[in-house]
Amino acid sequence: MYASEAITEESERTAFRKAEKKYKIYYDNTKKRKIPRPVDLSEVIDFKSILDKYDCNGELMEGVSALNCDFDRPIFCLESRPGFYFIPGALSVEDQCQWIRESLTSFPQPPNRTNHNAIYGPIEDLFIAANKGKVLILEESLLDSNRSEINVNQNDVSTSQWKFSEELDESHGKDACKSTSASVLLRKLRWSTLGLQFDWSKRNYNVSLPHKKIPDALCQLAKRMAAPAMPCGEEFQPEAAIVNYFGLADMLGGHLDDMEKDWSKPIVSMSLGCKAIFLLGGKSREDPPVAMFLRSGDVVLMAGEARECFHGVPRIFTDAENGEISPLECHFSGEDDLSYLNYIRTSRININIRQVF
Ligand SMILES: O=C(O)CCC(=O)C(=O)O
Repeated sequence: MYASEAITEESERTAFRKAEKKYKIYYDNTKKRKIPRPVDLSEVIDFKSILDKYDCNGELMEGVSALNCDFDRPIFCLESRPGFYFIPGALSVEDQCQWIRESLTSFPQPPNRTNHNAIYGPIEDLFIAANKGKVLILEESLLDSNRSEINVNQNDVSTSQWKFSEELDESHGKDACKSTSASVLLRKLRWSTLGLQFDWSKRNYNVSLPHKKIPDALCQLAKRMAAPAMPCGEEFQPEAAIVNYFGLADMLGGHLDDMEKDWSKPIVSMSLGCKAIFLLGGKSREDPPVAMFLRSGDVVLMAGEARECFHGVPRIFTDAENGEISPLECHFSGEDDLSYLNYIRTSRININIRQVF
């Protein structure tokens, strides 16, 4: 989660922070374009190649073991991080496409909240508006375009009425109107919350906020994925989910997910879109983290002791060579899918599902 921790000189020196800096994207500027600085990826664990070798001859690298259970795919564990499970390629391409579509269309719909709520209030149909080239305009200014100054209290969104308009025409002169294009807002979408709504300012679940249940298909999927990490005889109860959206150069800083009551229950975390690097640290930021690739379709479970481990995403790969989204490109091939493909070519989505109580 996006814990708002002050970056102090001391925190800049922890082993976790050093690893974040190592993998984060930096650019070298040439006269013509920005080129990502090369990074040494030799220490990044690649569970896809681990799976390929394991399928081929049953061999595993040191420190990695396969879970003995009746799941329909191999599940790998790290001996140094009990409670952490990695299921490479757990989601079919069809499922990945379905959850990408939902993440862009239905998941950010009110009453689910997004990072845009604080400024604009609830926004309906952002993805559709972005694809139609619409502009979000402050309605007060539409009603009174003679006013040259508009007093928008950004903390009190109930006083502002933002509405999508086809385009910003001349009558909404630049000074008289506050506006943002829907495509910019889509690019700035960083999270949406499903089920019980997470209140970022208090870092807790706010059960009094209006909410809808997590869609049944997502609940069923999460229950099936969570099963190998669940305490014996118990079934995972998905009550809340956070959807993270990553664009070029976005990262998720090291944090703990510690607001759920029972840490014996896993967090089920699904990756969609461009490949990323995931850092899994220890209980202290001083513990050197393990780095691993996350690809579209991979599922990670964090339960028990692993719930106490710092983790984060310092890097996503949005270039054609390293993003590894060709299976999605083949699937999103129809005309109707072009808008999803355009988005996901340079983005990553993570859906993490939680049992809160
Ligand atoms: O994006 C990811 O894979 C991790 C997300 C995460 O750690 C979180 O939302 O708490």
